[in-house]
Formats: sequence, C-alpha cells, structure tokens
Amino acid sequence: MKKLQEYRALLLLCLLVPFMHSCSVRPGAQKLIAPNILFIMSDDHGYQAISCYNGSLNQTPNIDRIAKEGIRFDQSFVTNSICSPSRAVMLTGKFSHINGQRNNGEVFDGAQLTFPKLLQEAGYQTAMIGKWHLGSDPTGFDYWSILPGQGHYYNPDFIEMGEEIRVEGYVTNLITDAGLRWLETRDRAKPFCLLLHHKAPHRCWMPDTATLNLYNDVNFTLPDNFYDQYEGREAAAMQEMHMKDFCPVYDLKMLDREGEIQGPLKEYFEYRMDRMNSAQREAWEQAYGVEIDFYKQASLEGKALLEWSYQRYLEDYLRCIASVDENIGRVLDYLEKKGLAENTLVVYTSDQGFYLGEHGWFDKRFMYEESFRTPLVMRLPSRIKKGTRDELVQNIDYAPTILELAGVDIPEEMQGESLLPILEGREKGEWRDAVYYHYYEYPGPHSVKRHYGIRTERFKLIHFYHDIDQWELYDLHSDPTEMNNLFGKETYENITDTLYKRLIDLQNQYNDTTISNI
Ligand code: SGN
Ligand code: CA
Repeated sequence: MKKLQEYRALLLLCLLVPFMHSCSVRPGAQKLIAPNILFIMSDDHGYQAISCYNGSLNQTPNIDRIAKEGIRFDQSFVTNSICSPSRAVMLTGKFSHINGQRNNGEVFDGAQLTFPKLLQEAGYQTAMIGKWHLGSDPTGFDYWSILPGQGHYYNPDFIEMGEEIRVEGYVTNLITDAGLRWLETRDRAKPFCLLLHHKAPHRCWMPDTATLNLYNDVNFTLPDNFYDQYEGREAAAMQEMHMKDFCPVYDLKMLDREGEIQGPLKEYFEYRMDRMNSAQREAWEQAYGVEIDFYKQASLEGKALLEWSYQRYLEDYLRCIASVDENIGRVLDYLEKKGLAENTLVVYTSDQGFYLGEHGWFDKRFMYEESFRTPLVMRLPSRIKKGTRDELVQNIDYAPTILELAGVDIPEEMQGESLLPILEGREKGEWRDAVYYHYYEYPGPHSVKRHYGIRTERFKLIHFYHDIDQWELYDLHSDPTEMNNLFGKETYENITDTLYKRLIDLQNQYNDTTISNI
C-alpha cells in the first residue's frame, strides 16, 4: 500500500514537472513546455561577414551551427538602421515613431510594454546582459548587467543592477561569462529568457589579444562598387562614412610609440588604450608594430591609401567577429551539456547590418541592402523546421514571435507579425508583400539624410527629405548593389506609382504621419 502511494506521488510529479514551466501561459499552449529564450544580438554585424550567408570573408562555424540546426532568414530587415532605435523596436515590436526612440541618444521610455516584461509576468525568469544603449535602466528583467553607453572593449565597466563595476578582460568574453554564470545560478523551476547583447563588432573594432594575428596574410577582395561615384544619388554622395573619413589612429590603430601619427579622435583612442593592462598593451604593440612602421614610411595616398585602409578595417572587424562566434559556441555547448538545447530558442541577429567597403563605406543608416538587411538565424529543435526562408521579415516581428512561442497573448499595440508559422515550416502562404523603413538621425554622425521607403521582393522606393528632396528607385533583380537610380526614368512610371501607393498604405497602417507628395 505504501509502495502504491509512493508510486502515485511519483507519477503525479512526473506529470506535473513538464507543465511547471508553462504554468502561467495561456491555455491552449499547455501541451507544449514553454521554451527557454536565448536572444543573442551583436552590434553592427553585417551578413556579409557570416559564412552561412555565403560570405567568403570569414568563417563563423557557431553562427552557422544555429542556422544548420534551425532556420536562416535571407530577407530579414530592420526598420531604422541604427543602434538604440533598433533595440527599442526589438523590445517593443513597434516602429520608432510609436515607441519614441527615433535616434541614438534619446532616452527609452521603459514604462511601455516589452516582450521581456510580458514573459516575466507569465512566469519566466528574465535577464539582460551586455550592450543596452537605451539611456534608461532596463525594465522587465530579474537581473541586468549592462555596459554604460557604448561600453569599452577592454576591462569594461558594467552597471550591474544599478551598481557600477569594472571587470578585467575582453568584453565579448566577459558578457558570455556573465551569461553563463546567470544560467548556472538561475531558478530552475522557471523557463528563462536571456538577452545576451554583444558590443562587438562596433567601431572602433578593437579585437581581443587572442585574435590579433588572424587574417594577417589574407588579402580581401574589394567589393565591385568600392569606387562608387554616387551618380544620380545625391544623399549617398553627401555622407561622411567613406573610407577616406577613417581616422588613422582611432579606426586603423596607427598609434605609434613616438606619438608622431596625428589625426582626429587620437585622444579618444588613447583613452581606450589607457584602459588596458600592461600585458594587453604589449600584445597590441607587438601585433600592430609592423603595420605602424609600414604606414609611417609608405606615406600612402589616393587609391593606395583607401585600399590599405580597407584591408586594415576588415582585419580588425573580422577579428572582433571571430570572438563573437567563438563565444556563441561556448553558450551553445553549455546548452547541450545541460540538456537545454532541445527546448531553448536560440536567436542570433544584429541591431542592423553594416557596410564592409560596399559603396566605399563603413557604418550603416542607409536603406540600401547592406545596412537595411540584418542577419537572422534561429534554432529550437523541438519546434522549428530546419531550412532557409525568404519571406520579408523585420525586427518588429521578434517580440510577437517570442511571445507566441511562449504561449503569451500578443498585445494589440505590437506592429510586427509572429514568425511562428514560418518557423514551424508551414507552406509559404499569406505574408506581407512589402516592408517599411524610416531613418531619422540627421543632422548627426556620418551625415546620412533622413529618409523613408518601401521594399518589396524586387523593388525599392526611397525618399530622402528634410534639407533635401530626392526619390530613388531600384530594381534589385537587375541591380542588386543599388547603383542605378531608376526614379523618373522612362518605363518606370507604373511601378513607381504602384510602389508609392503601397508606401502610403504602409504609412497609414503603421500610423506614420510623414507623408510626402511624390
Ligand atoms: C559612434 C560612432 C559612429 C557610429 C555611432 C552609432 N563614432 O558615434 O561611427 O555610427 O556611434 O553607432 S565613434 O567615434 O564614437 O566610434 S551605434 O551602433 O550606437 O548606432
Ligand atoms: Ca549598431
């Protein structure tokens, strides 16, 4: 009899434990255990620098692993290609003009609804670790430890639950260490949602000492439009994010011992180097010494200087990414080791894409493909059907997707769509035919004019405004690198008209009142 009672108790426990993780989620989702969420986002990681996106520049075996065991989105876009705004969109599922975060430097209204808040209310344990860059303190997290502002690569400060601490080491490793520590000490009775947000590979691309010699012998091929002259594209001609705008000391690490190499932002870079300990500094001096000597004696000019700058830029940028990828591998290994891989949604994305020499540029902001698109791969073996998809998806979709997966109702005010049907491999059916974009940060760094626009599978129509009034039209099938502005050209009147009408529809649908006559 006692045995039977024990057996019954055990049986009851076995039946209950799987549902303990989904205790407060909506009925209907009960048959599935609420998945854990691990949302990894880096800063400025262009899809061209990810090997599973057919990038030939570098290898990213761990990001590729997420894609191979899950899903890769090939037409994934942001709504406003800049840091704080993208982060606000990701959290709220709403466009910048609705969530209020149009530019960097504005203070995020943390009182509004975000997906971590809703998950927390539904019984998840939530944490945010790494780059936050939203001005106000994080809300909706049981634990947070963020870099102040842009943060530092070496021996960075963190604000941990309101208290500033300085930690010795390299930022990408430290963010991962903190993430693993939190996973290890979390409350195991609850599902978790961890936002792990890397600073890398943000400007000024300072690699870890362990990667300083990567790519030394590689000669990267220049993009075909490296020497773009911006014909017919006024706003593109007026930007200040060209490789000729690089600061030799700050961007290209040409800080010589003698202090002879001058240039803008030199002090800014010295301040960063001053954070290093002696071993870190010595590794840097050794690694860059030869290049600095070369730079000093070669007195490069014109094309030679631009092409050398491009090589220098890519080496450091890709070294930063090597650390990001390796650290993603550490987290994936942890999930596997702890038996968490099957039921944890792993997302890898970036706050937007980046120019790696296309049009001669670095930075982001424009609605052209390299910065409008952003990498997006997801893995959840228990739910996601493996493969690649080409639906037009956008960062407004992340919050609704995660909420639906967790069995939490998606609030009306969220403007994105849940990607769950796509993740579950349902046939390509009804889906949006166009995405909307709006960038505001002008006047501002890199002088990219304000603009908004629409992109369909094939065409893109953009309007640059404020102190300029220029429309651009691209046929992405015949001109994927957007060199030929077709706006106003004969035979394109009909498509322009159709796109313009659709653009107005989208502005109405998303309540953006910035409507201009064509
Ligand atoms: C800094 C950088 C810019 C960069 C912005 C925005 N300049 O201002 O190059 O575009 O951040 O980046 S720096 O001299 O400080 O490096 S974002 O990721 O925060 O949007
Ligand atoms: Ca960014």
